[in-house]
Amino acid sequence: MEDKGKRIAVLGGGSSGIAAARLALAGGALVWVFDTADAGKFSETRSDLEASGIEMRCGEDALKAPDNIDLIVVSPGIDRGTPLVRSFLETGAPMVSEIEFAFQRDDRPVVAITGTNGKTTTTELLTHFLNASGRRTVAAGNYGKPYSEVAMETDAWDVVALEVSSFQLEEIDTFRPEVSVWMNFAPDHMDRYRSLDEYRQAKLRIFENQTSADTAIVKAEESLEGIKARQIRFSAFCDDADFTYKSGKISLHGEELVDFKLSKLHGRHNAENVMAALAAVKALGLPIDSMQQALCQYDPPAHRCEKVGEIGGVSFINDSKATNLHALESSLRGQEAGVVLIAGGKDKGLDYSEITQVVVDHVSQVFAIGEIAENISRDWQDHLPCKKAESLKQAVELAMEAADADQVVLFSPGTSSFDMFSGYIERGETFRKIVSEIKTQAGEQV
Ligand code: UMA
Repeated sequence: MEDKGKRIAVLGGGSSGIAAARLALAGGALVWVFDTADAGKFSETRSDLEASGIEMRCGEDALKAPDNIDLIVVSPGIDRGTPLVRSFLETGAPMVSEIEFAFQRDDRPVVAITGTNGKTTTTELLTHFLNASGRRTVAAGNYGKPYSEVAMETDAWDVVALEVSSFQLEEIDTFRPEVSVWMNFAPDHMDRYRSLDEYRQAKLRIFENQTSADTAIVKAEESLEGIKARQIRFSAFCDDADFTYKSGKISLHGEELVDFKLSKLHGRHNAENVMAALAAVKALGLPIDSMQQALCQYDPPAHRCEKVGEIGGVSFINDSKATNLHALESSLRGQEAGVVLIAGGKDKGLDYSEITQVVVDHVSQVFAIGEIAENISRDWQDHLPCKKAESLKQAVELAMEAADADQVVLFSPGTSSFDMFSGYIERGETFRKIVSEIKTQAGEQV
């Protein structure tokens, strides 16, 4: 798309805003970046931008829109209700999200992936499978590089694997992925949306511009309205789907494709991530009957149901990335062996009683940690053995004692870590270290 002579205002000086500004500049536009944060935060960025001819206005100055703006590009982290967006909408100029802006300037096939959980692993798997199939693919969007940055790398990639958040979908217009993937849906981001339905409707826009010439890949159990694209359905929990899972094997229409158990991934929910990625490869017209090697070579991201050791037949699974109850719930549903669970962390107002039934179905004993440990014990102790541990180390030691051989000790907190750690990464690394130390003491090798 030709941007020569256009006056483009980019809202937000984070990674997506800067990438959009550079893309607009490359197209010949006159570009400004506006960010209400203090100018001090941007001293380096600002001089880089200004050296290339992009003006940046910060703090109070950001609220004054220049005259005759042709287009507003909004970063995903800034919602419509903010004074910044409101003051720019008053100009009457059209506003698009950063992914819409990039999409209009990029003509390569896009596979867009959304869902409350699992979208990053699926985006990575898809990128891995497509590269193994000889299609040069980059992970972009909510994960990886901002789409606007990729849109400038015209010769480097054949396909864009785009993780998309509800925030990025809010201000789309023509955004039409050749393949759209819907992993799952659960409550999240209630600080941004007025209702759960508003959040869901934002996500559903991933299908809005697709036609019968496109493909929608959806989890079979989800009931989604308004899809016009051809559908491919997957599930690791029911047989009524195109992609199914049985005894560790993933099949398409009953024909085995890959042995999931040979991969480094763990849990049925990860099997679904593999299915969705394979389905997307197929939707792009590529063969998927020889993906076993690529699957085995895939190294999963850390802290997402990652096996970190085995002691005396008990597997230790690090799922520190589970910072909400839906992630904990889907990890539990994904387990095929009995579970001793370590959960808890910061008390951010979550109600663990909401998932009591799933816990009862999968878990023989719980060790609760952190600020929210009392509440967890209160919610679950009438249903199954549930004890409070004073530290993560004590919880791991107690869980190991409680677990039978062939059981799994699953560390899936279900909440954030900030009461005890700097983030989920430090929390997961601590778990890994504790398991490794116990293993060394037990005289076995990790
Ligand atoms: N800002 C204002 N005024 C406001 C609010 C914000 O000026 O009223 C400014 C902030 O000062 C800041 C900028 O806007 O400088 C931030 O913009 P941004 O939050 O969109 O940040 P980016 O760095 O551009 O990151 C965004 C995504 N962030 C969010 O959606 C919150 C990144 O996803 C994404 O990787 C990146 O674009 C590249 O596309 C992160 C995320 O947390 C990982 N996403 C959420 C999630 O996964 O749950 C949706």
